[in-house]
Amino acid sequence: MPHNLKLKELPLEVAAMTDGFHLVIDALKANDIDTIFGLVGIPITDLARMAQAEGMRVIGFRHEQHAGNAAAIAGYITKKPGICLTVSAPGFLNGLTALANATTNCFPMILISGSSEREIVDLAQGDYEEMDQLNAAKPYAKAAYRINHAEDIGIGVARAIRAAVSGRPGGVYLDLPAKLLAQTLDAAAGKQSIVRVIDAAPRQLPAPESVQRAIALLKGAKRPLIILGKGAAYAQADAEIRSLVENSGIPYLPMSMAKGLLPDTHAQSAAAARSFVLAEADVVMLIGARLNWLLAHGKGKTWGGPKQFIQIDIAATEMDSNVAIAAPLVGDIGSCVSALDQHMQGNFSKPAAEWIKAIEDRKDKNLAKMAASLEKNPAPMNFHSALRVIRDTIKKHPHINVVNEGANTLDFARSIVDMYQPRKRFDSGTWGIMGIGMGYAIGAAVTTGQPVIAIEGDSAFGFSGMELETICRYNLPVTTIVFNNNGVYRGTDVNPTGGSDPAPTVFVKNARYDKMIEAFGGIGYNATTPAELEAALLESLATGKPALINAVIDESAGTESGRLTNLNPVTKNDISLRS
Ligand code: ADP
Ligand code: TPW
Repeated sequence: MPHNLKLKELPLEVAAMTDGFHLVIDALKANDIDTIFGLVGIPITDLARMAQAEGMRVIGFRHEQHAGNAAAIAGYITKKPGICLTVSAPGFLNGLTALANATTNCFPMILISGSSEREIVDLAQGDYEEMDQLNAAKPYAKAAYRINHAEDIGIGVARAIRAAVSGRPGGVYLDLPAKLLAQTLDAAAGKQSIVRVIDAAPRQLPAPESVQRAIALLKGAKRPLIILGKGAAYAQADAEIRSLVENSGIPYLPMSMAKGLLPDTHAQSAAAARSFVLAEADVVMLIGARLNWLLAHGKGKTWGGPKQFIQIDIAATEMDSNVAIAAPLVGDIGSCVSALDQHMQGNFSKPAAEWIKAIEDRKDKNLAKMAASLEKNPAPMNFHSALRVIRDTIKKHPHINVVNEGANTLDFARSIVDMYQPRKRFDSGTWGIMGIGMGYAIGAAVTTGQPVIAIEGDSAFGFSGMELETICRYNLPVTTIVFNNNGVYRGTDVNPTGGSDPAPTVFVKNARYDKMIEAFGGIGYNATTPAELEAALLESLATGKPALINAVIDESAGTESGRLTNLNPVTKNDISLRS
């Protein structure tokens, strides 16, 4: 249907028909999906237009990866699959990075891509944007489906939704050949074919004996510890988790995206004594957190002496993935946590006072050290003095969403900026990926309607910087703060040959990222002191308009790869290449 033809102008017999385009939209809407993040082109331009005409919110991006990241974070925030819509081959591949990232992080998302003519693709005859997208998607998605007939759209979309959100959430690919979208169907038959998914992510109760096993282990623990991961934040079982933590009296550590699930200022948070509790704890209960690289795989120096693990996860195959799990609890977090909490009432004794006191002492010592660093006002700013301003702002406005990526910018912000509400912090996640910044910021702003502060390393920002135009076009309340230290990690490297090419880690010196947003009508600020940064941040939050603050950071501040320096392979022949 040409986009400029209104439905009511159509002759009666045409109005009694529907088509692939409309069935896709009807199927999404029937499942309360109201937003599409995407980028148009053959064959899905009219799908985007019609979705908007049918009352869906359609957010058009400048690059599919960022549309995909927006969809993924929307899925994480809402527990409904976020939708990303792309064209075939290259558009699909651009979106695939985001789909793979969503799957890795356990975020529910559906990548819907138009695709070329099957006959031509399968014979490799060279179609416009030809690619066997379904097979390309499979290794990176939780599930991948193609719909060939209009009458299957209802069931195809239902299948994609259930695959994305049930069990361990993840990314699903849905392939829509161009021909499918143009297929027509009797409107009544079309309506009947739409499926509303009932109980898309059913509760999964833990077995009573696994609850008993976990309780027995907790009762025998001398130095117990809880680790909350982003699975716990995703589960939206906030009250149940709080109740378990408080009734048990067990100290806890939040993983980065679980910050704020309980306020970071909670008395039982052991975040400021992280190294100490990981090394010293004897029984560790993981709630929606994997023992991957972010937790040193559960072994080695980080973990000190012998441990026993309790793990709560919806994916049975996660158990024993890195070390033996003494008490696996397979089920949804809400159900597992509630089952454990029932045993906390009455006969459960809280952890020994010596353990709690040892943690308190360590926390006090570390917090005093951190306070001293935060109080300093070096010129130019360093990561600490700039982050102090953001920390104070979030404390006053805890509803603000925080997006965070970079190396040093990520590591320092994670430990300095306290969070007070659940699902407000979105960062580089399981892969440590750069490029999620503007996509996550847009997804969070559109989904929550609340302001976003994106704390971005200058390198990290560059991956998605063009989406500033998208932010301005939709007038989203996003304040991007670029921690500008002139390069990747630092800005001080020089070309060791003395040649005119710059070192591979550095950027144009003293770049003014604030000028970029001005090109699109947003507000740019250049901040060289904490006072300037604070004034700019408060003004931008008060106006609620798109803004970018170029925060000038000492180019020699920061370390190689942030706190991951040790992951860089080093050869014995290394001549000193690093400044
Ligand atoms: P973090 O990076 O914060 O440590 P991970 O992404 O490693 O967190 O772990 C999240 C875990 O949570 C995954 O193993 C996933 O299977 C699990 N998970 C996600 N949602 C639920 C849920 N509703 N119930 C139980 N487990 C869940
Ligand atoms: C998709 C490798 C990790 S961190 C980083 C890169 C390029 C940028 C660090 O510099 P930045 O931050 O952002 O200026 P800061 O605070 O240290 O100054 N490509 C992808 N993902 C990753 N992780 C990289 C490259 C990397």
